[in-house]
Amino acid sequence: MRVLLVQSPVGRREAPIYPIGLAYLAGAMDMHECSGIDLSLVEFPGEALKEKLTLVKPDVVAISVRNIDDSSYPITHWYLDSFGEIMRALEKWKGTVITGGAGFSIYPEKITELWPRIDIAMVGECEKALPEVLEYLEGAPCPSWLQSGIAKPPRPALESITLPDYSIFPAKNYPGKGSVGVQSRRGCVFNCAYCTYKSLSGKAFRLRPIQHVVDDIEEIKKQGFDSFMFVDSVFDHPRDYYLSLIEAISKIDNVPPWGAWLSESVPLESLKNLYAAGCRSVDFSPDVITKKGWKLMGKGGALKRLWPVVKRSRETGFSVGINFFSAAPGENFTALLKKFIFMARARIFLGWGSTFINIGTIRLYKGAPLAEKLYPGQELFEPVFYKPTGLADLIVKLFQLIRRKRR
Ligand code: B12
Ligand code: SF4
Repeated sequence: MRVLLVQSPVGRREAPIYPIGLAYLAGAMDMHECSGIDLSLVEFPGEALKEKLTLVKPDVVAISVRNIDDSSYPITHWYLDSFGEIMRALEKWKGTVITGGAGFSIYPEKITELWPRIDIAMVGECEKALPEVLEYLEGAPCPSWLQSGIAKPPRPALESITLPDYSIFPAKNYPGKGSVGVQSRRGCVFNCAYCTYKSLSGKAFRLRPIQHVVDDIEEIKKQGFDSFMFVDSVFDHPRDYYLSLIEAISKIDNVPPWGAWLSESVPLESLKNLYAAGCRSVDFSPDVITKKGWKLMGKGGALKRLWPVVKRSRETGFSVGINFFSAAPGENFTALLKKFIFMARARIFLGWGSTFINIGTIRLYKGAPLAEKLYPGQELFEPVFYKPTGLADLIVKLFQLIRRKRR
């Protein structure tokens, strides 16, 4: 079968992010003829898609919807407007339209209701499932999970996943630090109250064999990417896997610089090995700054580790990102001020140009524990934020405005 893999457009100018979801799917479809188009890179996505359809003549168009909105407060960008544009471009086309992707998987019912042009809607990880759907379209029996409405196939075992095929979307189109992702695990054992990760990828860590990750990095090098980032939930858990993985990466010749998300509980003594393995930037998401907030957010580890780990990371040579939320359960105006003070302290004492603090606002998603608690049973498709109130709200709006202007 001829399959056109399409990355959904973003509808504005943005730093390009490599469509690794589609590269994983392409790697799993060696029985089919795959080509690709990343509509986030073009100015007129509808036109570009129509041209590609004429050129490739696919039987199936498989669209990846990574984001539905940018979860930014107070101004939110709605990525689905440009998705609507490509749905219109497909109206008269006769083939099968399949959709999936991380953002799509949070709201599959709503998106298929809005765009009935979608023939098959698939939720979650599809390296095994998409080839099965293609076989079904070729006449094989219908898989049980495809028989009613939205397809929710079982998650594949990570050992069985083949190497992503990066040739479909050439590296040269994705300049910029960490534009391509490498994945070494899926799922997360932690319980952060706002997070969708568990509903997307499961409650336990599933680990990719270390040799597969090493092969993936070798392939990324071969394709010409000059840096990458791990897209995993938390890179330093489970501990044994983390330590073995960095040891294996440190043996790769000329590994490009890379980045990863760490927890505050990362062993300090492991940071020098992490650096030796080529890691150059690390991100932390403490989200909150008070003990009460930490507990109510369901965070693992301990808040008191935050400053020592950030300090040691900077001393080791990493550039460090720290992410907070402007408001959180149990946190008030004073907590917001503490976050700004943390920001000033970190930037002044640990390096202005290498310490980055982001203060975002929680976008509540269906399936996240906090959303279920505050808005039980509600879709929250149109963005609803856990936002600060009164003066704190004004300060956050002003802060975001300044950041926007500077960008
Ligand atoms: C890593 C990551 C990033 C990295 C990406 C780095 C990189 N170089 O790749 C960074 C930090 C840059 C980032 C940025 C953003 N991100 Co982000 N990101 C993620 C994260 C944690 C993992 C994504 C990933 O790479 N997964 C690994 C690949 C292999 O999996 P996958 O893409 O999901 O693909 C699989 C399936 O989805 C499916 N699939 C994919 N496509 C298709 C297509 C078809 C047809 C089918 C059948 C199946 C299918 O099969 C694939 C293989 O299993 C997800 C959360 C998550 N758990 O998924 C959030 C997530 C996608 N991000 C999200 C958001 C909001 C953003 C930002 C808008 C944040 C911001 N305000 O800037 C930006 C948008 C950038 C952009 N244009 O995409 C949200 C999207 C929800 C929403 N509101 O739409 C998510 C879901 C997190 C969340 N809050 O829940 N992100
Ligand atoms: S925010 Fe990160 S650590 Fe917390 S549950 Fe989600 S993926 Fe896990």
